Formats: sequence, C-alpha cells, structure tokens
Amino acid sequence: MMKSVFASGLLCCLGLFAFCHAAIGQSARPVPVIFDSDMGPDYDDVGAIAILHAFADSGKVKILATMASTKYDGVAAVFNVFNTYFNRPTLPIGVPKGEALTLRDWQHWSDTVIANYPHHIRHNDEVADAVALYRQLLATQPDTSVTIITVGFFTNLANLLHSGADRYSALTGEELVRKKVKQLVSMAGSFPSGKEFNVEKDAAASQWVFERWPSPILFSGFEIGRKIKTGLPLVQNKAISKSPVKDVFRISLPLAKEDSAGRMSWDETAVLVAVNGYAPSYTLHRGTMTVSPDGRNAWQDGAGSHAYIVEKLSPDVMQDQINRMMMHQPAGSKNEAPNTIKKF
Ligand SMILES: [Ca+2]
Repeated sequence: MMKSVFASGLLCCLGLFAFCHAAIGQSARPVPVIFDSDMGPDYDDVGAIAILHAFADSGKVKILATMASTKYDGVAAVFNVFNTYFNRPTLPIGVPKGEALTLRDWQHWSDTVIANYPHHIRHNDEVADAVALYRQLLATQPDTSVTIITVGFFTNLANLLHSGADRYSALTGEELVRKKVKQLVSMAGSFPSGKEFNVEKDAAASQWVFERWPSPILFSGFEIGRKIKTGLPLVQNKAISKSPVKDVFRISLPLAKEDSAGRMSWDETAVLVAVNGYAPSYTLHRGTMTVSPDGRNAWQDGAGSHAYIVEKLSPDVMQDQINRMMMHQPAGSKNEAPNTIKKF
C-alpha cells in the first residue's frame, strides 16, 4: 500500500531524527535493546552477543530480550549459556514456534558450550514464542524507545508485523512497532545491491519487513563486516581460560582457511552502530532497500526511512574495538583479562 505524502514525510523526519540522534551519541540512559539472532550457523553472532553484554555491563544498554530466528534443537539453551555467563541467567529468550528455519552451526561450537557451561534452559519449549515475547515487551516500553538489533533472519519481525491484538496489547504488530520502536538496526543486505544470507534465507519475511516496517532502519551490509577480522586476540589471550565466547572462536577459527586472520565480523558491527551510533567510523547513505522474491536486495536513493552505513575510517578501527570488547569479562569471572569497560 502506498503511504500518504504526509505519512512519508513524517516518517522521514522521524528517521532523520533517529539517525541524527545516533550520530551525536546516546543519552546517559541505557538503550533498551531486543537482540534477534540466528546464533549460528556462523559465529559472529557470538561476538555480537558478547559485545551486547559488554555494553550492558558498562550501563549503555538495557537488554530486554534475546530472540532466536532459527529454531534448531538447543538454540534456547545456547542463548541461555551466554546470558548466564554474563550474569543475566533470567534474561527472556524467544524462539519462533511456527514455521522457521532450523539452520545451525556446522563447527559444533553450540554442542560444546551447552556441554561445558551452566544454563538452566535445556529445550526450546521452555521459552516463549518470539512474537508473543516481542509483543509483551514492546507493550510495556515507553513510546519510540526500543532499538531492535537483528543479526539473523527476518522471520520474527515479519510475524510481529502480521500479528493482531492479544492479551498484551490491543494494537496490531505494525501499530505496536510504530509506537514503540525507535529504530531497527540490521546486519542485512549487500549495498548498493546483491544477495546476502540474512535477507535471502527467509526472503518472503525480508520482503514483508522492508516494505512495511514503520520505523527507521539502519543497515550494516555484507561489505562492512567482510573486512573486519576478529577473534585472534581473544583466542591468544592466556588470561581468559574459561569462556564460552573464547571457546567458540578457539574451535571455529582453525576450521576455515579464510579465518586465519580472524573471523569476518558482520554481526558485531550492527551492535556497535546501534549503541554507539554510526559516527565517526561511517557515513550514511539514505534511501529505500527493496527485496525481490529470490532474496536479492536492491537500493533506491532518496529520502526513505532506510539508510546503510558506508566506511569512513579504516576497518582496523572497528576491528580493534570489537577485539577489545569481545575480551570483556563479566563481573565475578575468575579470568584475569583486563576489564575494558571504560574504553567502550
Ligand atoms: Ca548471524
């Protein structure tokens, strides 16, 4: 459906406000974040959730929930391992209970962390349906306050937009997003055009979301994270001896030749720009992303409510920051890695 000129203009203004706000840095209040991840098959999701918890420990983020966009057996347990490791064992977890992908890691890091680290959630049926949890959380948050970060598929967000009134809210999903969500920050797409995993795996969901999402969307595309290689300093840090984050990188990095200098860091960039803003490392390219039925994405320049980030500084700057943040140790950890919170 075509938006009215007024609605488009208003959305554009709101979009500019959100992006400008991100550019000048966040307020002292923690940013309320819902993190939506496929948590495998790749393992940059692990770097991303580590960084998210590091931001939460530094007071910059309040994590509302961690959501899975894949529903392989054990994905809820994997989220619970990382949340428990970072001293948030009761952090809500959502898993898609309807039709969804079941992709998982081939390196077997998820099996290893489930076997070796504390967690009280064992099975996916112990956690909420992702859409129900989105609705429950959004309904209770201040208007235009929530940042959603996706580093996986758009299954949950499409289902959220499709959702109708329920016991949590009389609003439809689209109305709830329009009212409560400040911005969506996604590692998705390849810019200005291409075919990217997160978009094409559930292309119908991606199409639905990018055509209808009623708040600004900020994209970190494939071309951004591809140049940022991380994980080696963590793996080589002898002071960190018992960490599921380190174990994932220790197991996975040697398994692929292309990872000899570190794993490409797509998902971590989405968390960084969502919390710290896109400046000073990036500039914005504004317009509208469209997705074709086969999952290819294209771009139309203009004053749309979408923007993708464009490199301004060397990728080494982000690489150093991600490497440092991935070594953040939770309070009470027996590991002796330097606490880097103050540098975030
Ligand atoms: Ca991912």
